[in-house]
Amino acid sequence: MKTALITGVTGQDGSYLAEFLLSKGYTVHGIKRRASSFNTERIDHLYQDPHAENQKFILHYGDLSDATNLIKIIQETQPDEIYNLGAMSHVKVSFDIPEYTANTDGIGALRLLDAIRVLGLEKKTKIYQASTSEMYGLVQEVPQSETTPFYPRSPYAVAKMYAYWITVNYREAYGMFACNGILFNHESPMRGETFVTRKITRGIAQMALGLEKTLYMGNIDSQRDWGHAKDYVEAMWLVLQHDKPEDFVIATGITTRVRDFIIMAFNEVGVTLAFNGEGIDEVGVVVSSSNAEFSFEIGQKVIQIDPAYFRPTEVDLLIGDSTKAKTKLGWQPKYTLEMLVKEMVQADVELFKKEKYLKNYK
Ligand code: NDP
Ligand code: GDR
Repeated sequence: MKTALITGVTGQDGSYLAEFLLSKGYTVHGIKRRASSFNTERIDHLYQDPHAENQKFILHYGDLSDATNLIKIIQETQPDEIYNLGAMSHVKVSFDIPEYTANTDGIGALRLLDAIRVLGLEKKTKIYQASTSEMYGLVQEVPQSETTPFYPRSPYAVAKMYAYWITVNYREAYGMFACNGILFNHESPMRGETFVTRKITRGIAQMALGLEKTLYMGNIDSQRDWGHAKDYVEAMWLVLQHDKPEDFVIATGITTRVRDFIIMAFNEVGVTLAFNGEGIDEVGVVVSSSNAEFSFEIGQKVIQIDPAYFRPTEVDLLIGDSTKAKTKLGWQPKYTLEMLVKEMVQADVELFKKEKYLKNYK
């Protein structure tokens, strides 16, 4: 059976991908960072006792900024497939730590590609690079496909452009099976808490249980093509099973404004929301609330705007065309946005019910 190595295994996609590859019989190695407290919450359910025989899921300490460490892990594990998912993945934060972002997200990809080369594994090890729709940035074309020109709008997107092109270059220069998946936004209950969808579903759950009154948002007019992470990790795997190394756009082809995601998510807890006012004075107000279990009041200002969440340069509109992936890989998403929103809101309501119980118990 095959062996895979995943960077970023503790993240949203890393956890779903590890689960997916284990279900296919792979031995999965994951790179996790040393942290001052436990950072493996998303993969704890996959943990296997390191003393047991025939371990299929093995974690290694490492970091994309440390080339020697990466070479050592690749040499030890001799992977058939590497999935480079590790990154400082928050667009807004990349404006605060641009150099760190470039080093991890850009040069980190180079370190992996070069490790494969110096170890002489070019013909054995395939590599998947987690590229992003953020590279399209300032709208050049709608919908965006593999041939749409890039115009990155953040230090994150610029770093990911380096990773994209160095992946293409190593494929062409050294004949490596190196591919980019250009993935549009994908979410899940495992999504990091500060990305917009999760921030919304968490905020709604907290308000529903009376733990908060208001959620402060940034630019609610941007539009994103949101899919489910579970569908997208399958696409990553399909990219590396294709007979030729190529780059693929993975998207749903449907775009939604952040404000409409907010309205949909509130509907899941029985709340009808209306937006009043303009610009930074705009507010989201509860018009009706049909679920007596939850503590919403009519007229409650549940959404307010805080310019602190605006980005110096924004990506206004993303909508992907994944015809190539559908045709050549047979990829087809199973989740709709409605299913995604429902799953995320329900998961966060359950989470905060437990938190509330524990808080009251103390
Ligand atoms: P997450 O932020 O959830 O996970 C990022 C992972 O990278 C975490 O495991 C994190 O570790 C790890 N990491 C961060 N810095 C380093 C470092 N210096 N060395 C090694 N590992 C590091 O991201 P997602 O799972 O959402 O995304 C996975 C990848 O796909 C990322 O590269 C992202 O940029 C890209 N992408 C994501 C999209 C999305 O919509 N989710 C869309 C397109 C691309 P720790 O847990 O310790 O922080
Ligand atoms: P994005 O995701 O920047 O698209 O990058 P994010 O969820 O952070 O933002 C989406 C849009 O929502 C707007 N927004 C807010 N965003 C956040 N985080 N917090 C807010 O309060 C808020 N209010 C409005 C943003 O301005 C933006 O327009 C994600 C990451 O996973 C990247 O790693 C990945 O490459 C891309 O998706 C595809």
